Amino acid sequence: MADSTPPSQETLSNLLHETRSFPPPPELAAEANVKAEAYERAAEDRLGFWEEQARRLQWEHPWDTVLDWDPPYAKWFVGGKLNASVNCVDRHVANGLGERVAYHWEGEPGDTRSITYAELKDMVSQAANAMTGLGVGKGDRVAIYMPMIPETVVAMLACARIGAVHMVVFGGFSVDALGQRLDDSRAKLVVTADGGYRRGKASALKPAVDAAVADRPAVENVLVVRRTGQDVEWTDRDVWWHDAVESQSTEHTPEAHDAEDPLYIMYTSGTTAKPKGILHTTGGYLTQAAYTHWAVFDLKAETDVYWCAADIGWVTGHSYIVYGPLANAATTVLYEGTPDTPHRGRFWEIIQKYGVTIAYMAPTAIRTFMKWGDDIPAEFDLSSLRVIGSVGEPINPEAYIWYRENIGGNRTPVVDTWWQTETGAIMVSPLPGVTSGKPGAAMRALPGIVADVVDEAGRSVPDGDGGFIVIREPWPAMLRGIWGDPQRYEDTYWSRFEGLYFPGDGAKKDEDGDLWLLGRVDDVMLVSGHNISTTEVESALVSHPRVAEAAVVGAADKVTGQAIVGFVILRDGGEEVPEELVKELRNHVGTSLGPIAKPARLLAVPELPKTRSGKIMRRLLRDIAEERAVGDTSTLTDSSIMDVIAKQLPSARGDD
Ligand code: 6R9
Repeated sequence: MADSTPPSQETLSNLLHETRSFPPPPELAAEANVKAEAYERAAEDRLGFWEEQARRLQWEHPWDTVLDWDPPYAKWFVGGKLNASVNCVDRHVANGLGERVAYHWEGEPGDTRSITYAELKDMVSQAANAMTGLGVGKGDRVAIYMPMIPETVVAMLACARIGAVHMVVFGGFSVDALGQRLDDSRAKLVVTADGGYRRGKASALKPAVDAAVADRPAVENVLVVRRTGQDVEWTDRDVWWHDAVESQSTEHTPEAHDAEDPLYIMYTSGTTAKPKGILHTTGGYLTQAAYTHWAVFDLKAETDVYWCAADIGWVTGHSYIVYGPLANAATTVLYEGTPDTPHRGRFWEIIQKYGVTIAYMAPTAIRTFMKWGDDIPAEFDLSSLRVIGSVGEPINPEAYIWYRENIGGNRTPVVDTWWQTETGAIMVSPLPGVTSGKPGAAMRALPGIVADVVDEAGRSVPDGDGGFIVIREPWPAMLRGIWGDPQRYEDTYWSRFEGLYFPGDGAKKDEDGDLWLLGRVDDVMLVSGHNISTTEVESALVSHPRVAEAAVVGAADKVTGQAIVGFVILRDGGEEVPEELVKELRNHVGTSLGPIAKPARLLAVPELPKTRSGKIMRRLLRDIAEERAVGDTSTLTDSSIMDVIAKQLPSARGDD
């Protein structure tokens, strides 16, 4: 690349300049659950603010101390006792909401079930009795390897009820991934199903469990829900759900657990090495999950129909399909299948059918819908929607605008929510009744959260500069550690900057001090001395009308240190980027971000390698760009994709 710009002093270059902004709709702002004053109130008395939020829950015994902070170890609501399942179910029934629908479940083949809070209470009580009968007690770990069916939620809540620690493993993971997590957590019980429906077919789950538990005697029982009716192998440790659970009494007297008793372990997606078992506890987690669900989505539980299209095997499913919405007595849609079965309008059909008012999904899905075309959502009535959200990755400005216009009817605020498995709940996000949202920006730390952007030395950067996002003060839903590995907890999150939590993401503050997340710092590219964020270059590529999706990586280059290699999915499905388009795209990026950000090479691919939550695994693309053997693909949603990509290369190479 012919570039003569001197190396920058910036930690992370701030290249993209976005000027669009959308104020909240006046009616929504007038009735909003959270108003602007919350920021100040929380800043004046942060602990008092969180106590106020904790009082939204039902405690059997109040806490003595709101926070015990022995960095980096926090205890919240010390001495408090509560039961998460009572908070999610029983108390709503006791408050007269037993007839309210907790879940409208929609199976992929079109079968449906609507489950009220009263029914959910009975189901959870039965499952708790059954688990106790199988010898599961407080503190024991229970693995849940399930499709998206109501029993998955019931199993989680039954664990919470008896104080067992659930560990949900995404149903798409391999035997090895499941086995590794069973070993690490030493789970005693596995809850699974014969299978689930995906892409129009029954997809088996039990065989993977059979293989994983075969040489793992620590697993005493496997509890199996019949969902698809597929044939299953059976051993004497297997138990049918309909025998063991449905025969139980619907009465179960719950015990109150300590605020700091473990609630669950969730293994991070493992884009790096060995997956980390992130530990969450009860009181602080539930407080922040409930508060953020109510605040960020402006939930009006009496009238809203809320839908989060995430998988329960992702932290988003835990906090925003199960714990947050249930703690708030919301009515939630739970969908089993994929967005293109039996047709590409399935999501919009679901919104129309249930009158969904709040929808929450990942940018990867949004970009796919963009690629499929505006005419598909246009066939459905989406006028019930009033708030739409995004999570999992930075949302490109182009995808944001498409989502706002085509799904939100140019009416609804878009909330771009930044958080992690480790943070347990949303940390940085617009508030729909307060914030004028900017396409691509997560905007501000929520009330009660103290986030900042710092440089290499941990100094706060001025507005207009880029760096590393950090969290300055403990927060209620923060991870309490890595299961079985305290040293790794300290090293991973607390060693980079003294006294600050480092999530591993790059970010910038714009001229107004609003936050933009710029992707994992491990993925940042170093080109001629400039640190360039993958997000900004990808967003620039996606803003070109011929590009549907893009991923960029820095590949070793003799001249520039690293050169940007872009992998693009073309809207017309082309298998190669024609010479003139290569030139056009490079110029397009050059015009949006400056010549330094121009990709050196552009390769057309049919798909990108992604994790279950839709995160692009750039590490694998780097392997391809640097012509190495491709590394571990076990956490990809579709591991065959790397062969498909490799086959399509080599492709166009650009020059100045
Ligand atoms: C909830 C979840 C966490 C990582 C996080 C960041 C990326 C998530 C984002 C976002 C930019 C957003 N991420 N939301 N980046 N804007 N709104 O995704 O948890 O699977 O642990 O991933 O995802 O890189 O550090 P998890």
